[in-house]
Amino acid sequence: MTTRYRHLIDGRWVDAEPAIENINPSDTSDVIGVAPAADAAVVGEAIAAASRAARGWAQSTPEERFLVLDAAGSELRARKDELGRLLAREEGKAVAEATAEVVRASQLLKFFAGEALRVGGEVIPSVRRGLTVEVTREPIGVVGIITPWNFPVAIPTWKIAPALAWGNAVVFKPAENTPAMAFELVDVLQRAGLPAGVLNLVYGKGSIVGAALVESPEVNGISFTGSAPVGRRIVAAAAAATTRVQAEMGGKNPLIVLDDASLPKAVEVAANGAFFSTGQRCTASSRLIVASSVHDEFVERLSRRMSEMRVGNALDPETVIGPVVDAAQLEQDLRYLRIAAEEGGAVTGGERVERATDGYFLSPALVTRTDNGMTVNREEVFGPVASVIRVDGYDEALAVANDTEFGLSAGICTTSLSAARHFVRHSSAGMVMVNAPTAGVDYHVPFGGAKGSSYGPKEQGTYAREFFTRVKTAYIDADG
Ligand code: UN1
Repeated sequence: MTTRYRHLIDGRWVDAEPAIENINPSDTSDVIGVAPAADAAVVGEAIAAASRAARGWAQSTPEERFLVLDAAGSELRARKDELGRLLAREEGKAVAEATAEVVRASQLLKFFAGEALRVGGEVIPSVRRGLTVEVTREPIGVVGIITPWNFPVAIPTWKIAPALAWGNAVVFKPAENTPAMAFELVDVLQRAGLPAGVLNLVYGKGSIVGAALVESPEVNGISFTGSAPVGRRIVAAAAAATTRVQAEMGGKNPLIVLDDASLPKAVEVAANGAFFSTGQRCTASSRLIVASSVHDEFVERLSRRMSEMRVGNALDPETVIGPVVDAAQLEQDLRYLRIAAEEGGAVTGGERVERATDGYFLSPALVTRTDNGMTVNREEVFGPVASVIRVDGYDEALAVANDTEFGLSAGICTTSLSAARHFVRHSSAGMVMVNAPTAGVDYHVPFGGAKGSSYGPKEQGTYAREFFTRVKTAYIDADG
């Protein structure tokens, strides 16, 4: 059955000419739905609706905001199997991971429901007699939210939930590849009791919808997750418009394996970090930096583990690695593997796999004999591709790990407490993992990177309020 998705503007579902097909990457004959593509005028209507609704929502009580987010979280959890299947069908990650993502979205909604109740401020004695200083937080107003396809419900939730919890109105533009989960999330929130116009959903192309959001003087903040080139353009355009912006972009995340690591554990950490979600995570471990003395055994064990990871239809419960998201991404993955081989790397895996249905199946790939200057170690591939860099010891490993324009997540496998602590302190990434995968993070603590990976305040946890609220400092002389 093909669903026809509609924009949500000012509390009404607005039909428009279908322009974008939502195709199942495990079975390209399965067209899940069709979505419209907004022009600048439609985006303008959504922004105007959000602007009108923002004033009322900013005055809502913490309890009102709590109830909406809490109810939406309960509904997502109750429907996790149904929505997990839809997510797997639409995006292509294995159904167990897709279901876990729906649960994560529900947990995020519950966390930010609680945050709505925990808004506080400070009362500070003035240095001047008779005055009291109050520091409070207010919503920023209208927030434009632009999200990628790889976490089609978790990432929109971790932006929309804090925006709403702290009293903002939203115009949400999801990725073109994943309209179904965007619809489900917005529908659940709307039915949970949001007033009309507080949350608007606009489908369409980044070049049109994204640009209209960034350029609008009525949009007070832009929260973006996606590729580095698009993120840099958005940050520049937002700065020119003096609009607050937060951007989460790519990664080239290192995982160091020292000679004192437990190898079975290191292999598990690497297999999970590099290949789960088909490697399509900005936090994926794409550079495995391995001490020389354990290099060969690590590569042999990881290759064996990779051959056990079943590639197939995302809806098959046996599948560990689902398809790549679409034809363009598959071509990009294969191109990086060709370049890696041309530059002297030895590639195992990375082959097209035939299954009963026509899909974008690619076996996980490991590129050995690489050095950190090679293209595959400099640019984000965003597929089931990891490379191995052989190093002499910890000092070289640290230098190689930090030698990248990115800085999202970094990991180390070691049983040495001093090496682990040193790495936590000296890694140039925003998130550091010890004996744990670089990808797959908690929902209640700050998320975000350093250097070219991230711009602006971090997301998630209580830290998310740095972006979604602004601070007001009031001086009060109560004696009139
Ligand atoms: C995770 O690793 O759990 O787009 C989350 C991404 C990241 C989210 C990763 N922003 O892949």
